[in-house]
Amino acid sequence: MPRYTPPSHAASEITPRALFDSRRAFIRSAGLGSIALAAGALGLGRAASALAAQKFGALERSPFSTDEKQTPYKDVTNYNNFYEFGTDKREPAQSAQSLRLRPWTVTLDGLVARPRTLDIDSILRLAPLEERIYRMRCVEGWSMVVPWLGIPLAALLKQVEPLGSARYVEFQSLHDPAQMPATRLRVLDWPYTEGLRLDEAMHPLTIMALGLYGEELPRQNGAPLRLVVPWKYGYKGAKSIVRIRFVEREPATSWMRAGPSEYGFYSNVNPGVDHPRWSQATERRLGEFLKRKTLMFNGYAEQVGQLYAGMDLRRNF
Ligand SMILES: Nc1nc2c(c(=O)[nH]1)N[C@H]1C(S)=C(S)[C@@H](COP(=O)(O)O)O[C@H]1N2
Ligand SMILES: [Mo]
Repeated sequence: MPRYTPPSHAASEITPRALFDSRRAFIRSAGLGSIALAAGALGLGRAASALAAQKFGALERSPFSTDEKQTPYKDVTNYNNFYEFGTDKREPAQSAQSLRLRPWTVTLDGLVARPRTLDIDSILRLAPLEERIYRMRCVEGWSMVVPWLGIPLAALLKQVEPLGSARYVEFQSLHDPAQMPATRLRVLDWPYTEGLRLDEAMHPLTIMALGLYGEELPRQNGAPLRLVVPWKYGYKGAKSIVRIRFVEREPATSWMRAGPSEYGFYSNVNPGVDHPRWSQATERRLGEFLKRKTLMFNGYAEQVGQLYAGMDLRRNF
């Protein structure tokens, strides 16, 4: 079985330039955080979120960003997989609009020293919001380039002081049948659950996204917060998260339960390992006609290859 040998220089350290940029971004984003907080305190969250999407203004662009052409906003927000709102990709843009975004809390618990439940508006103020333009690839064979706004997931996870015994993190999406009628169909085992190894979760490329294209996250894209792991297939990016649990053993995920032979825990983008129904060798960017080659780890091998040194990625798919 082939073993994975990572490229020789892992570029996963954050540069001083990145730190400098993100501090400046924080100064600008702090303003919005307090507006959102005030609205929440006054119970205006629901009314406010029914208005046009809140703008975050110009933020610093993370050096982890790609300079490839960005997928048009209308494609990013009208071609979605969000099965709680229907299995048709055009459906969530309509059916998710009734999702209530305030109040919203995220519980972090499990193997941690300080379990906490954090309000979404306090999460917005945890770390400087940065623009991260990432390539995204769905296992179905389409891909896009999305200008996310987010914070490093590590900034959120550190709030609860994970114990040494915590080796994996499990993410749970909201499951509210009253707001998500499509969950009456048992296409997946709800709540939508995903997982990462702790070192993957702490990697500087992994973000909790709170917005895209300079605005707060549209509901169909997983508002008010969703995971983005750019070197893994799209389904690892759980949407509308309400709970993050630190565990010792590899957690089962909704997709693994639905089809263990089709979906593995790692789900790293890998052109050499096909899904039983879809080739992973090539992909089609939304809005483009010709297919392009899929890159190992979706083009992020320099940064993440070291995480999988010596692993058999055909077995650990
Ligand atoms: N809760 C939840 N999260 C989810 C999904 C879902 O059905 N429910 N679909 C996943 C899949 S398969 C993909 S490709 C991405 C799509 O994200 P996007 O619509 O923002 O492009 O979300 C992922 N996160
Ligand atoms: Mo997907």
